[in-house]
Amino acid sequence: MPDSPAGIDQERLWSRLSELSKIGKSEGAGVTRLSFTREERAAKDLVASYMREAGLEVREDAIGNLIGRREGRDRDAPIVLAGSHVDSVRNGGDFDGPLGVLGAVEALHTMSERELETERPLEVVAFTDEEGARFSSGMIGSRALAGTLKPEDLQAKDRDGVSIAEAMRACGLDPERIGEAARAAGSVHSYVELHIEQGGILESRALPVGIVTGIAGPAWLRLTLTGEAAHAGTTPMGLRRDALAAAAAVMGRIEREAMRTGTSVGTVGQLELSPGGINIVPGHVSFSLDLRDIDEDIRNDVEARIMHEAMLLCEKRGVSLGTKTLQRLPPAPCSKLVQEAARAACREQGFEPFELASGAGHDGMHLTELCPIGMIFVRSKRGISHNPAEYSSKEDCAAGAAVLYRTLLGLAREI
Ligand code: HGY
Ligand code: MN
Ligand code: MN
Repeated sequence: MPDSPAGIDQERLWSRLSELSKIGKSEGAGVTRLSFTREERAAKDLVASYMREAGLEVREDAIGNLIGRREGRDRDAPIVLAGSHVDSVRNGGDFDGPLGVLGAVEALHTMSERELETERPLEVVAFTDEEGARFSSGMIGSRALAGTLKPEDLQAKDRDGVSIAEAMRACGLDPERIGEAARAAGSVHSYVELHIEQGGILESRALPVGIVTGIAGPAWLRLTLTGEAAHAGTTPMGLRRDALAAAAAVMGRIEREAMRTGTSVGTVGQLELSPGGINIVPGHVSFSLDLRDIDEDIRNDVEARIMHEAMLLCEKRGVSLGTKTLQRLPPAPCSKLVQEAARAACREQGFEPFELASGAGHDGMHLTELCPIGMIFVRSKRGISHNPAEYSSKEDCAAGAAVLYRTLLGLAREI
């Protein structure tokens, strides 16, 4: 087993990452592996083969989470869980999700090769639909494992009007049985996720890895503005009820209010308008709003200000405003237990235990009621993510996996 300084097999990890990144990648574009599609299926099949190579017992649960288990001396002890996701955003990068799944497989593979024994069993999970890219909801696999996913959550529909429940059935899963994926209280000792930072802090500090202190809470909304379609040539500016002009003014307020706090971020990622003629004043617009902050009160205050100003703006323009909440998550603190285990692992591997918050959302946010959670970040080149240019070096990926390996041994209590 060719050993990298980090203590795990970096060549094996890197070749697995590059193999997995080919699934769902189109010529000259990024990775698109949406949930309950053949691309996600192929990705889970490939990861399952790596789990078997690592000597893990492989299964899928009722929501399609892929799970690889390594027994501990006490088979009934609460497990240490590690993992991430293999679904992606549209036209995404190679590392967001796969690094956490394959890094965890590599850690357990190395334990098997070294014939290490732990007190607790360990499991690796590739969660179903973390990104929510297809159904605009997200993290359904971790919610099911936490026992918080409700049948009505499966009614969210994709762009073709297919619901999550229908997509599950098409993959041979029974939406009525999602309750079976839930883990019993006390059955999980801790959860650790290795993930790319997707921001530029580690790079700015020239550090390969970091320890996450908390995860910002996202609020996802959809705003709909209804004015009146009209002739672009004959309708004077003062008599228009232009839904797109109103939406543009609201978007300016979103940017201003989010920037004002210095910690919040507000993004409009999706926009639809109709009727869409070059010579027609748009009568209808709908757009998404992704609002985040590590402090929930600040986020809620920014949201309230935006909505208040949007209402006034639309009223003045004779445009009606509708809002729908798609998801709303509180920020999630990372536990001292896992942070401490990761800090000790960093020191053992010779890395500075640098701490930072996560602006991106992650599955661990749904597990905080079930068990203590924590995350280890790996440096992202130029902080770019959700983009084909997303990149972390072979050495940094190995460094992150090595810190994860030592963290898991600490939490699972190496014998
Ligand atoms: O949206 C997020 O923060 C994550 O990439 N799902
Ligand atoms: Mn992502
Ligand atoms: Mn991710």
